[in-house]
Amino acid sequence: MTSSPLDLTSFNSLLSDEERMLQEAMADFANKSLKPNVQEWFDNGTLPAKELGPQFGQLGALGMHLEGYECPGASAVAYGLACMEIEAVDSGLRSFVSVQGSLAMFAIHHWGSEEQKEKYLPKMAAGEYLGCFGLTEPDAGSDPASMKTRATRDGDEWVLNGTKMWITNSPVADVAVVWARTEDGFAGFILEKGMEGFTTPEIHKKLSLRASITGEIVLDNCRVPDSQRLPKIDTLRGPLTCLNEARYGIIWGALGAARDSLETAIEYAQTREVFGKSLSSYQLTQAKLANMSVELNKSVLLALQLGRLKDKGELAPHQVSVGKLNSTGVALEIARECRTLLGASGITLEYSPLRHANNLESVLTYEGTAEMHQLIIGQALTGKGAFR
Ligand code: TGC
Ligand code: FAD
Repeated sequence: MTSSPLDLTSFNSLLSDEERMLQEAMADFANKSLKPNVQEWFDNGTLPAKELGPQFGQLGALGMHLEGYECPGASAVAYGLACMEIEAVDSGLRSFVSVQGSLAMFAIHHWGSEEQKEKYLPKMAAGEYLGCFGLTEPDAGSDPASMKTRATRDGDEWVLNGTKMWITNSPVADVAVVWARTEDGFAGFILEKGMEGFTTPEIHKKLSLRASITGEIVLDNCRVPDSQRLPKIDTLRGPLTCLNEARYGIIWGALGAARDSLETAIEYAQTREVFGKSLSSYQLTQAKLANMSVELNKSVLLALQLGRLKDKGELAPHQVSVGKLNSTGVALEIARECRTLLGASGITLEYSPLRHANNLESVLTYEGTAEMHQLIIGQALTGKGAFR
């Protein structure tokens, strides 16, 4: 008899019936509609974003944990489980959902006016409008406080100049939430496709997150009415609050990629014969599988604890960093180790572990690099910021 690599701690017994049902529905969609296509998307370096939007919307995956404005209002744990099932197919797909719901929609939901929420959120929840979130710049990634993009007030309008870089979905987005420096601090603006002075060139030749569309946001004297500014925030707390949400989704998502890698490696090891018997029957193989499975099971329990804290409104930003740092590191190690079990077959697109490992290099870097999360945790432990 064999066990699922996620079953070793009876994790499922800690979930409610509703959470299990939601996870199953997402897994069903992921297996039927995403998994059969993902190799081709990754190979071609593209994603049919406009088609996927309404499908994810119908499933309630966009802005899943937001209340009102036709958003599903699911629990944080349910949202985490959905991220895990989606990223079990590919990190690029979870990114699609994260950027739409946890970054672009969350920014509007949390910092937007009533009019802005009513105008954008229902269409974004349905996947009719795609959103992106522009914080990073060519010279300001880990340190967004050093951003150069500037918004200058001119009567009832703002004039935006600057460049955002590495922005998921910018070339296909209908709506971009863009952060800029102002005379008094920082501000977020909702830009719409087609506005003059607002362009979104695509970034090509990526070796990671290929089933995801990435681009720039170029602002060249882009004039925006004040009604497009997010009125409730004028400090860097604006974007950083949104990052907590997306980082939370990654805590679960990355473990989906790890689980899929491990399932793939176990299945392969069962059927591959080396030196006259099954690869899975060797002690070295079993040691690898056992170690990976223990790390995965521990990590999922941590994710669940953080999710339960989030549902109680008690999750602190440094705790999100604990989960993001752990999940991305563990998942990357697992994906690479699983690739070793597949031998040469593991370097092809036919098997998922190396695709996951390639993707996880991006996941390790975006939403705060591993080093940033070490520094955030270090600050929580010592009371001393060591960022600068
Ligand atoms: P600092 O002076 O500490 O704080 C500035 C203001 O922000 C508040 N704050 C937070 N608020 C909520 N949540 C957090 N996690 C917060 N961290 C800080 C803080 O209270 C203060 O508020 P106020 O109102 O008093 O001014 O800021 P700092 O400049 O020292 O920076 C701290 C640091 C380095 C931790 C932060 O800059 C950081 O996290 N850097 C990493 C940048 C990052 O993660 N970028 C991600 C871009 S988006 C992306 O990658 C999308 S990937 C696609 C996908 O998700 O799939
Ligand atoms: P840098 O900040 O230049 O870091 C380079 C290295 O220096 C890293 O190892 C870092 O940890 C280290 N470092 C930096 N500061 C310190 C320090 N104080 N001490 C020690 N080491 C340090 N951004 C968005 O705004 N929106 C998006 O939708 C988005 N999508 C992305 C999609 C992909 C595929 C990728 C790869 C990135 C995306 N990003 C997005 C950007 C991402 O958030 C940044 O790449 C990330 O924040 C790191 O910034 P950087 O690349 O400029 O690296």
